[in-house]
Amino acid sequence: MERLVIDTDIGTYYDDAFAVLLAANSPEVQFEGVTTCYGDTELRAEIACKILEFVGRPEVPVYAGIGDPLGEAEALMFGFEGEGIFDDGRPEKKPEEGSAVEFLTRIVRENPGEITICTLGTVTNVAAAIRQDPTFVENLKHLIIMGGVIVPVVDEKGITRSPVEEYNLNNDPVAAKIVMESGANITLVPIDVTLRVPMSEQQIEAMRTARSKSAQLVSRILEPWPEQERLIYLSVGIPTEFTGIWLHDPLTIAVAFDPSLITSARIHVATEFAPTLVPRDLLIRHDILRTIPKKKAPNMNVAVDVDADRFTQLFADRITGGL
Ligand SMILES: [Ca+2]
Repeated sequence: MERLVIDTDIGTYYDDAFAVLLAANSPEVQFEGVTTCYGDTELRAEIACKILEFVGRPEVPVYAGIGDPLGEAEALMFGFEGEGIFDDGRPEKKPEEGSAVEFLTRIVRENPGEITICTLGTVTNVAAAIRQDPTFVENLKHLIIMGGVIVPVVDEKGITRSPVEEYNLNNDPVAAKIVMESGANITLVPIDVTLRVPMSEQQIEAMRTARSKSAQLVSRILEPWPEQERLIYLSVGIPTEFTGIWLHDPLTIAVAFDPSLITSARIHVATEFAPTLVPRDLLIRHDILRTIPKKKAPNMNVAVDVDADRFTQLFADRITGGL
């Protein structure tokens, strides 16, 4: 059993909720808690409570975490977070008293070598835990981070299809540097790998017809998604023709209990503010945090490939056949 805590910016994209549902429906996971990060963490905690309550896992504790990035950047909320989720009412389940950072430091300290944390958003809470508790890194079993770009995806027209300024790490680059350079036992699941796991049309259709509450919820979350996605893309100036229902965050959860889903490599990844050409703006920026492989002693495990069919089917089966 993997004793798992999910740290998440649930509510903005669809896939954090799917990740929570995957953990809730996986017998290999001892689901220890959810902590929320980035922006309105109270609202995100309420969304997590709603999801856990809806599928019958209200015993999983939820803690609101740090909303503001550690650096100077401000957190961005798109305004549609929680839309549709509360249509049949707010949850009775409430977030726990106490902060996410207190919870993370306590559970890791009291269970040395046992706790895996999957981060699905900014790593602000984990960075704060590292700063606060000098034993945190050595006591943590495994930190699995959805974030970064290792091998950018280039399509047949030569256009780079994975962002260079990966969202999670760049929403709090100060925290990202602290965590990535902490010496923790890290597995990085970068976006160039998670872009290989879109749900198929058949899998999406299977969600619509399945009777499990988890599948109903997945369908409900996907309903307003195209318009929400358009707003997100427009607000950052990305063309909208290349879209899919990618399972970025759920893959990160699955890696915790079945690492054979990915091919990984032990390499050195430097976390640097390297000069970065941003083609859409025709300029070079110096404020983008990059994850750059270097020929040095390995400092983390990095996902470089994924058995996409096996993973997406595992996800679909767990959601449609579970709670
Ligand atoms: Ca996320």
